[in-house]
Formats: sequence, structure tokens, C-alpha cells
Amino acid sequence: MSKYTIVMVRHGESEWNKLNLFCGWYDANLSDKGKSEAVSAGKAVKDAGLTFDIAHTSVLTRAQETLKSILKESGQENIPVCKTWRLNERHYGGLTGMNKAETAAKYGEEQVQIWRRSFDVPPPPMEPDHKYYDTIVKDARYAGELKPEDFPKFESLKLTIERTLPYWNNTIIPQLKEGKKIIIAAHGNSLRGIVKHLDQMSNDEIMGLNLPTGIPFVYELDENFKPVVSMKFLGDEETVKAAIAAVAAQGKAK
Ligand code: DG2
Repeated sequence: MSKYTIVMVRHGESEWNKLNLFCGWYDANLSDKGKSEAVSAGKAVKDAGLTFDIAHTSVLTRAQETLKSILKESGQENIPVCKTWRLNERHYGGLTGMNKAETAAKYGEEQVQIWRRSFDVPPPPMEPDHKYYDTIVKDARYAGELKPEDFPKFESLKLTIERTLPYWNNTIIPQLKEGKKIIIAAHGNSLRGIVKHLDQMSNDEIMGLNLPTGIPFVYELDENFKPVVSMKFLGDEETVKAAIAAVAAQGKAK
């Protein structure tokens, strides 16, 4: 029997999604399309009659702006919002800022698929001479949160899960137990990690999962936090399918 309901959403399309660049911890803004996806997501939440007591998001603007629009559209602007780097996108290391299709043309689609979707193969590290190193490492949002020696230079999905799951277990689960209704607005890979955990997907199975931008999905969980309903998208099947296929295709050479 379903005891808890939680809604998750990957942010709307960002400027860097639009340009097909590896983004990771770079703080890209939403594109115009992403902004309207976020508004539509809010309408879908409202139409589904979903209400929340608290929201969780990353420290990155694209997720926060998506959340803001969803809460505004669904008339829930005043709920508390918790922001944590633990829900950030995976750190894409040295790939950050590179075009996914051009990278596939240079290194092969298979290699790009491994970098994007393998469970434990990390991208190459972001070295101090990387164009975006200072922008990311010196970002005040991480000061006091992450010691320089703990600051990631890259993350595989496995490493992403290792910093996201403690937040799920120590913050989200206790709030669900208190009866709080929760929405999480985060990223393709931080959410893939949570989904892998909830649905107990194998390391191979998770490779096939791509999350669309800006389409909220609902989990209903039993008293042991096992899914009774998994990943029910608030969108029509064809639209969701096409959006998922578009994400999968981002790693194809043009
Ligand atoms: C994308 C995900 O992250 O990329 O970092 O480029 O969800 O924050 O836009 P998001 C990025 P893929 O793993 O799908 O290539």
C-alpha cells in the first residue's frame, strides 16, 4: 500500500543543454524553452492536485529557477526550499564545456556513451588550467560546505550517488516519515542516482535510463520506502518518450 508520495523533476532545458555542452557543476541558466518547460511543469503539478510542504533543490540556478516556476504556477511559492550541493548534477570533470556531439565525433560515440552513462567510469578530471576550474572551485556557494581537498575533480554516477544518497537517507526520508509532502527539483544524473536506489536497478539497467527536462514524475512508496508506483510522469506518453529519446541522442556524432 502506498504511504508516501514524492515528486521529482529534472530542471527545464538549460542554455548549455540547448548548445549540447557537458554542463555538470557549471551554473548555466535556463533557456527560453527551459523556462516554458518549467511553467508547464507547474501547470501539470497544479492539474494533478499535488501539494507540497517542503522543496529540495541543488545549489545550481537551472534547478532552482525550475522549482520557483513550478511553485509559482501551482500557487505554492511560500513553502520552504532547501538547497544543497548534494543534489547538484554530477561533476563532468574535464568534459565540462565540451560539445557532446563534437566529443563523440572526436572520441567515438561508444566512449561518450561510457562517459555519460556508465555506472563507475568517471570522466577525465578537471585540472586547474581548465577554462571553468576557477569559476566552479571558487564559487562562494561551496565555501564552508566543501573543503578544497574534498572538492570533486570529476564524478561517475557511482560517486554522485555516494554524495546524494546521504541526503536522501538523512534529510528526505525523515521528512517523509514526519508526513511532509516533498518535491525535489534537481538534475539528470543526481535524480538517476535516486531512481536507481529506489527501483533497485542494476548497474547495467541504469545505463539505459535518460531523464527528460522539465517533466515532473511521481513516486509512491510503501512504509519501507519501496516503490508502489515508480516514475509516473505528469505528461502524455508520446511527449515523454520523445523527450527521453532527445536526451539519449545528445551523445551522437552529427
Ligand atoms: C547534463 C546531463 O546535466 O548530461 O551535465 O550536461 O541535467 O544538469 O542538464 P543537467 C550535463 P548527460 O549526462 O545527459 O549527458
